[in-house]
Amino acid sequence: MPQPSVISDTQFYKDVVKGLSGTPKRLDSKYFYDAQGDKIFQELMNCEEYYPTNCELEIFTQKTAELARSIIADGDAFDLIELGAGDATKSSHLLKYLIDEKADFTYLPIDISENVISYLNITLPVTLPGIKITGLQGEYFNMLKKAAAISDKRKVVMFLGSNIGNMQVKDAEAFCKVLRDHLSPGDMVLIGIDLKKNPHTVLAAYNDKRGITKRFNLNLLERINRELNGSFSIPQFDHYATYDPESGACRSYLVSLQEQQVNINGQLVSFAKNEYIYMEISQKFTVEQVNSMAKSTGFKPLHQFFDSKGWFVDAIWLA
Ligand code: AVJ
Repeated sequence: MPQPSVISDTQFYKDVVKGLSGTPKRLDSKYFYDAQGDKIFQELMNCEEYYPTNCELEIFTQKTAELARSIIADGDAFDLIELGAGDATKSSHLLKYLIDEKADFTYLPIDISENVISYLNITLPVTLPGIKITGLQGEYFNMLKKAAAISDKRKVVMFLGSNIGNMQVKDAEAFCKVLRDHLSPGDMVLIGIDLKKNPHTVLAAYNDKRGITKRFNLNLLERINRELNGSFSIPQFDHYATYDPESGACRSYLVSLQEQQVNINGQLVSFAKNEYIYMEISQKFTVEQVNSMAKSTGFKPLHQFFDSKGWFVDAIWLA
């Protein structure tokens, strides 16, 4: 068990205490992804109701040539950067195609997880012989700066999986602006975004029957118990998901089933009965919103690739 003083110095602890001291209470969904959370997210991606991964995988397997053609552009050497690469399942289809086409590129996966980066550095040269790979572990924009410092080639930045949906629309726009500021004219973005669709379909994906999403959310409380010396009683919290078809905001909450107090490394947090913690937003967009977000942040929308159901888009923007 780490020393209490060490725990309270961590950013994780500070963010948790701050988030649970405000009204409404909230936690940052970026903390879902410890080793346990990564595992539950894998389960989620394989569950029936969670469609985004399958939709985007369909695009990457069925439209590989078209995707490749749009990012190869005029055949110059380029850096293919992936923000939040994870296990690179989707992108590896594109990578394989590019290698087979003898495209001149280096793959630079960026991930906050050291695990992810060392895994990719070791496995990809085996599964994709001939790949040039430089994994970068750290925050997206710090690592983008680093990528620019080690190479002056044209950049293609992939941001897949509708990870942008974890930001409110305003924050997503701000993120795209900062991304644009890190790029030069001629650089590109390949961004995967989940679209508005039948509200039942969206809600079911975040409220699956087997309760995997519930476990995914509760795992953050368990993580606080494990890493921050917390005392959450997990059965005393329930998961609640909503989708508002008008705004496109899908939100997850954990609801306290009774009045209770939780101790997090000496810091007491009180919950009223039915008080909620706002856990995550998974924003859905229209195609028009995607295009206007590109334009308002300094990009030119170039191409769009859809799955056969039209539920998900991978868009290519030019800086
Ligand atoms: C990985 C952020 C795209 O919001 O759809 C899945 C995470 N949350 N089920 C999403 C998630 C609940 C996922 N992203």
